[in-house]
Amino acid sequence: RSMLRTLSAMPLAGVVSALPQMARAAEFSYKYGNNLPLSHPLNIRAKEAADEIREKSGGRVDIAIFPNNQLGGDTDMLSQVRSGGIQFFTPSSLVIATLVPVAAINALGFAFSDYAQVWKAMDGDLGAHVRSSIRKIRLYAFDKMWDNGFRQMTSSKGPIQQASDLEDLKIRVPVSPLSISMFKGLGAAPTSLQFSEVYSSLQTKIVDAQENPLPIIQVAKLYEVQKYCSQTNHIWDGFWFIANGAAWDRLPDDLKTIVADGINGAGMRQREDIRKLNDSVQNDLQSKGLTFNAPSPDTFRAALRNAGFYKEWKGRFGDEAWAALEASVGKLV
Ligand code: X2X
Repeated sequence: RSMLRTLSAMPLAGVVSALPQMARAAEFSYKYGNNLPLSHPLNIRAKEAADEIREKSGGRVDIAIFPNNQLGGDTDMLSQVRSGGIQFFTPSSLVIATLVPVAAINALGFAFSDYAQVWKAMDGDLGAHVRSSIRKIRLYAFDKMWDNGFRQMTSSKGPIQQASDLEDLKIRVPVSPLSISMFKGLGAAPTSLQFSEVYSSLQTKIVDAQENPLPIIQVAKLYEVQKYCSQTNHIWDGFWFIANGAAWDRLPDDLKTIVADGINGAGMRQREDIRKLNDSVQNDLQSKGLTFNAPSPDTFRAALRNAGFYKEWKGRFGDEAWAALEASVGKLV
């Protein structure tokens, strides 16, 4: 009743112009899920992309964003994007590697030393190799990978100065065979957990340590449940922005261009956000109580070499992918 009264009190022109908008659903209503808090640059730039795509497509493509594991953890979202329950997802290279093993190659321990090497590889042959492998399981990966960052180790037990400090350490790693293999090679006791469970498992001491880039440690407030941060830079990790293959193929070419430009452009800006955060976030985390140290990579690399880690993964990734990686970072074994 009160609704009716409000409507009848509105000037007629207002009602008429409001109606078509309310009635018109987008031609392509797509869902995008991710595992990160809203304040992370990935979500800020993804929202920008969705707004741009909606506008440039004249409302034909509407992408609704479900951040922060609202649709379930990584494993759930990965199966949803495969089945078409959602149309977009941004798994880390570590996580999509459970379906496309070669996708973990950028996360090989201590392979990259800086961003120049990273983007040379991921915007070049190595990235192209991984994207074509992703396409084979009927997912589509957009050209520009988004940045997660160089992963750092945090612990409630003590600073990690060298490989021997990891001995038997109960450390959470993503759902990733490569991460498990690497931390076993370093003598630790790794456990795979989805990101949605990291804060509580550190809080309840199911694990004592975890590893993630500094911007994630900040936005997920992991400093509340950790004391030490050791800047090991042991893995460079990025997010593949992927689409369900059928949902992507269904878009006419003009809309494909608008969607790809929106997402790739936002990805480039997101890389810049992470680069700036990497420079500023340490001060903030120190003021929140984390104690930092910056160990040399030498003892970690030596332990991995002794454990046969590089040899094993060279075999698993294959010669072509390995050669593309070494073209950016130099000889690894
Ligand atoms: O789960 C993690 O640690 C995260 C957020 O870095 C990934 O998505 C791999």
